Amino acid sequence: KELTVAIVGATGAVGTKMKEQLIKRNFPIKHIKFLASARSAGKEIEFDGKTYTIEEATPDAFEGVDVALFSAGGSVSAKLAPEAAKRGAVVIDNTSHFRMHPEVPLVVPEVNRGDLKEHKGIIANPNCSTIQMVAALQPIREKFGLTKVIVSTYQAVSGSGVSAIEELREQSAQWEAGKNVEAKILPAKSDKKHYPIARNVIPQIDVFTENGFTYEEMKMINETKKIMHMPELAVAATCVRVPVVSGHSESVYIEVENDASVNEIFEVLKNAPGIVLQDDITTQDYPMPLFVEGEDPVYVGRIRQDLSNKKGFHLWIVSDNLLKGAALNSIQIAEAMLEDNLL
Ligand code: A2P
Ligand code: 11C
Repeated sequence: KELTVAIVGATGAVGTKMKEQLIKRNFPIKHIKFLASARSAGKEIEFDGKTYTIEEATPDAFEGVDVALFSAGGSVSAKLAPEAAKRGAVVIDNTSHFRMHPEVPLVVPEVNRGDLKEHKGIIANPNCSTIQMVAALQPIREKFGLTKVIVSTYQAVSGSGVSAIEELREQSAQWEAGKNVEAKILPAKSDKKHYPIARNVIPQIDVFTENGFTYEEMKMINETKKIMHMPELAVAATCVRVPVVSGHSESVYIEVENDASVNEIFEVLKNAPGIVLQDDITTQDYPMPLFVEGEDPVYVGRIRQDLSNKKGFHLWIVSDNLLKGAALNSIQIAEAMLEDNLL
């Protein structure tokens, strides 16, 4: 079966990776459309050796579309995802807009593929930092149970889009040239103050919520519980932006329900789908964002048993935030739906 696919936000950081993943994974495409803002409409875009013209994303652009992959920001999804669904497309939305809606499945196929069959036209792709964490924790949870998760993240600027990558590059050049470093976007474009990311780390991703956690932190907390079907799970997050272009890293402390050892966790992760265990301190082997850029899996290393709680374990989880964290997971959702006759 071949499908008509639309990418909404085709010129963006994630949209560009969606194009690459569709080709790399040989997704069965009958026809493809590239949608973006009116600013890009009429411009040319390359796909699989051919040139296409970008169209403005409007409700009618979704006529005849089977699968619409959205990554153009929450307000675009809010407005156009229901329009696309109304016209018969299945929407796979990479923004946070519909994620916590009770009728919208929030899916990492390795964790909760079964939720896809409940869809009503829109499926949400989780936040990048959530996806890589739950992909690594699910196999551990299946074997040993899971009661608590405390995560601190080290997130790449590409999570904030093409303009944030450009900002890091410009600030690095400004510093190199001995000029004043200008900050315009990070930590959050809509917030009052901006801080340089070059030569810095910023303990704020997205704006603050009323409880003192940021939206990014609340996404990790709420989305983890929803994807894993564990409303009772204790989760806390501190999300930090670092001057890395691609690849989110996470220091994760977990507590399991049943007795476990580091070796048993190694065994579980070695056999888990989409996970690469990279953990050999004798050869200083552990995952780092520079080396996972462009790679599909979620990498896990530095696994240690806590020194005061034998049910506590520390892990270091790294993945390319634009791939498993965004574009790849979206395409894997589409593939799973095709296989399960949901498309
Ligand atoms: P455009 O290039 O026309 O602005 P990123 O997350 O990397 O910043 O990319 C955002 C993506 O969302 C881009 O493809 C951008 O297109 C697209 N986009 C932004 N605003 C709109 C809009 N109002 N309608 C459709 N697409 C939009
Ligand atoms: C970041 N995780 O790294 C964010 C980007 O909810 O899809 C993804 C925001 C989202 O800035």
